Amino acid sequence: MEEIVIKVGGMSCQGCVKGVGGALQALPGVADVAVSLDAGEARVRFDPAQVSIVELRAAIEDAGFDAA
Ligand code: 9UX
Repeated sequence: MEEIVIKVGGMSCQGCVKGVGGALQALPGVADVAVSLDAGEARVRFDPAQVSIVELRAAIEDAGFDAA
């Protein structure tokens, strides 16, 4: 299991936090997600054998936010 912190742009309320968290949790191989509105970031614990960082970022972008 690996953990990364992805900067997330465009979150302005707790609904956005839920949207980003739900999009990440839906991916196979994602074990745990913590999204911070204040920090503007998502901390993700994931299995790199099942999901890539590129896919994590894509899920955030597809949910309508910016991922860096
Ligand atoms: Mo809140 Mo976010 O009213 O996409 S859900 S701004």
